[in-house]
Amino acid sequence: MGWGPFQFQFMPDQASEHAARYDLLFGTITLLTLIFTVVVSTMVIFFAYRYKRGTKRDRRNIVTHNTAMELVWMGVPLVLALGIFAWSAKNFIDVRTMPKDGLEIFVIGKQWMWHFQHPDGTRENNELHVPVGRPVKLTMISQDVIHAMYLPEMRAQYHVVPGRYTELQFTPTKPGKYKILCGMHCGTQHSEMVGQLIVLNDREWAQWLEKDGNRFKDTPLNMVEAGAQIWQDKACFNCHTGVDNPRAPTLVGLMGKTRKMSDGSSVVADRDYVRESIVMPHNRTTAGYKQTMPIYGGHLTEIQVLQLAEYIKTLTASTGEYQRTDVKRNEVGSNANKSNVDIANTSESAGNAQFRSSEVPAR
Ligand code: HEC
Ligand SMILES: [Cu+2]
Repeated sequence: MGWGPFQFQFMPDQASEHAARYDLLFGTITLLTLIFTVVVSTMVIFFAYRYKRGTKRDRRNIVTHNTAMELVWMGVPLVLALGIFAWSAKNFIDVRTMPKDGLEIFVIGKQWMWHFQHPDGTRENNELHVPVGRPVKLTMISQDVIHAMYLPEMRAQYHVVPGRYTELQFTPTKPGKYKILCGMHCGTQHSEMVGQLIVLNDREWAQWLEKDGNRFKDTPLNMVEAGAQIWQDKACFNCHTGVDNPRAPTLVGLMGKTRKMSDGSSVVADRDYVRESIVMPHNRTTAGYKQTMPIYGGHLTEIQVLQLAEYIKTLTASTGEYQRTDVKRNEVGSNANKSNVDIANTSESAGNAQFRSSEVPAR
């Protein structure tokens, strides 16, 4: 098979770049553990038997100390343990380093299902389609309790927590259908929080993007378009324009910028910062401004917050663009009197009733 020496029957398929490396490390640790268990327990049993009380053995010249032996039995395990540490650390760093140009997919975990959103707006529930051979980066957040995205065949797992974004990456190497599990006991139906990861070859992927991905009647807005629509609906532009103004700081080029806070601290604006600024703006206040930003926690869903962040990334300095209605496929304004959940439903037309009815706003 060419998958390294540790492809045991009881291990899941190896379907990502990381899988063979992971199994080699796992197999080595298991083998070392077995070797030491056998050696140590054999000696314990052997000596216990040999020097059992009452047996006739030569007990003169008892050795009480042997420096060379002590050094060996401390030195050898020390070297082995440090070696395993270095090897594991290398693997860990590799697997936790996110690809720069990977396919970014947004994941919402909730009791008890997985919701996936592709950048082009395609939505999936408990099913994720990805192309083979391309790094995939998941940006994940939970809507309720702590979950864990677990992809056994990819040898990938990471926590999905409420209130904070986490990331997970993998590069599938084999087309096929694989498991999606929740790796965290998250409530009564935890064991049913399962799904399917479907890795497609290039041709199938192109077809899926063409048809299946957009199998819904209305073409869904992509992340940026959906974000633009929320920006319009919530009238963020009333305060945030192309330049800093007395009402609010500009959000142009916000991602990655170092922001000074009113308490003297500073933060680099990342996804978590943007989320906090929208959901709980009064946790921290940007230096030079008052706490006049409305609190949107409870009024926007996690997906909407992600969409806003994607839209904010695209903002440019030309203020004109701010108020222009650059949302193509929806009539902005008609949503003005509807509730947020209605807006979520109409702007994210990808139609999965289960998802809509179970979606709760971000807090
Ligand atoms: C009433 C005016 C007002 C509205 C409307 C408003 N904001 Fe703000 N916003 C502010 C002010 C003032 C600050 C700076 C003070 C603070 O950090 O709370 C701010 C800060 C922010 C920040 C952090 C910016 C930084 O430079 O650190 C983000 C992100 C943000 N707002 C996003 C939004 C989004 C998205 C909307 C629409 C959903 C919105 N705001 C609507 C007034 C507003
Ligand atoms: Cu779960």
